[in-house]
Amino acid sequence: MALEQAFAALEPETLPSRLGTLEILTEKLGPPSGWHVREVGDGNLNLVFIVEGGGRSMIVKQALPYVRLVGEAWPLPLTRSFFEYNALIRQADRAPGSVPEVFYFDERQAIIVQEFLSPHVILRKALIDGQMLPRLAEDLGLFMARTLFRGSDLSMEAAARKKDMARFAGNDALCDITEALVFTDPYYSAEMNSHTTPELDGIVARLRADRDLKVAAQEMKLAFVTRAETMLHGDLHTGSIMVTEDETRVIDPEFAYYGPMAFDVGMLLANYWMSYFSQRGHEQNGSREEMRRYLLDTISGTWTVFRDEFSRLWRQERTGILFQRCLYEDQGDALGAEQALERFLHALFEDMLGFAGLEIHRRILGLAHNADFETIAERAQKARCEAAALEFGRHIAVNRCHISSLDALEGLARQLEQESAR
Ligand code: SR1
Ligand code: MG
Repeated sequence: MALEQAFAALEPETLPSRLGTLEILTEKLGPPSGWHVREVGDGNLNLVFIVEGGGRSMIVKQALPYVRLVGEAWPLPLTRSFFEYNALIRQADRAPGSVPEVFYFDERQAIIVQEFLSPHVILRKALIDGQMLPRLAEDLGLFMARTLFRGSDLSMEAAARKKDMARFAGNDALCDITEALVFTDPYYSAEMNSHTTPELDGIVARLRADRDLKVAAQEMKLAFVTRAETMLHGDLHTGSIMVTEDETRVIDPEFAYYGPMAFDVGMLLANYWMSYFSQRGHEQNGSREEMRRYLLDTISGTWTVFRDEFSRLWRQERTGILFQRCLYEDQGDALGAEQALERFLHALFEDMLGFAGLEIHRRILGLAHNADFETIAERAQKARCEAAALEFGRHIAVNRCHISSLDALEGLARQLEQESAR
């Protein structure tokens, strides 16, 4: 495919002729005449094709010049593919083995050819099905600690980081989505919002009139917009993670940009919590109690692994311009560095709770809902699960500076969840 060719969306029928001269594909899949192509994208933005040939498979992902979920009425730049490609490369370097291997990138056509992960499934689906994945806390705690620490001024060379930050600032259209959909739209009757009605009408009106909550949302938005601490994944929900019993891979970093470290952590934990609150809608005869225990353990486990690995990196890899060793260890004051670490993690924990609360709200009140709740068949039960999650989200966002640990939140989560039972 000539690079100068104008953008054209791929179709299963046209893909073999358009990509059939790509050596990376023919090497792995054989000649294009033998390819079998399926479009399997179920996300909000892109086309995703599985291309099979010679008994092997590859993923071809292509951005569209608009938001797939909404249609051509909402244009979106193809450049997000460039940021996704660049983020994948950086994540592979900073957290080896955590993302799919990338084989080819075509900037003009916004195409990324990457490893087909099999027998992996999307984490959200696995959790809805009640699967307990044993590696989640370990793998995702490590992924976040390594990518967030190593992409920051705690680690990188300052000029290189500034150049990279300037590059990712170009991903403004995707930031704009997050800025509107996460931090603003849920808190007024924005045009594309929806919620389970009429059951949630009362709680929605109450949340939208809640001054403390709106202040919290805008404080978190201020942090998201202004605190370019590290390269974020930017959309780390359970639909952006693929799993088997033995492996966890993070996909789809097209929202990558430089923002506050706690954003990725908060988004992930929020999606675990939503899974927790939605289990009641998927259970038969108490069958999900063990799953709920697993999810609470995974939430605290993920944070613990994240905190421990971040602390290890702080002690061993703090080579950047922040909290420099010349001020601490080199003066025999290792304890000073520990004190700084403790304060850093404390602030990160508070921010994490703030982002998590808002992420829960926007998935129930905004445009982009989660299958965790959407697949609950009975509407009244769905609404009860959502109401419990909304209350929980409000509590952690508003009271984030007064919550000492995740253990301290388990009681509230349990209580609200039990109230969502019939
Ligand atoms: C219009 S895009 C809606 C959502 O889908 C993506 O996965 C992001 O989470 C975004 O907020
Ligand atoms: Mg995505």
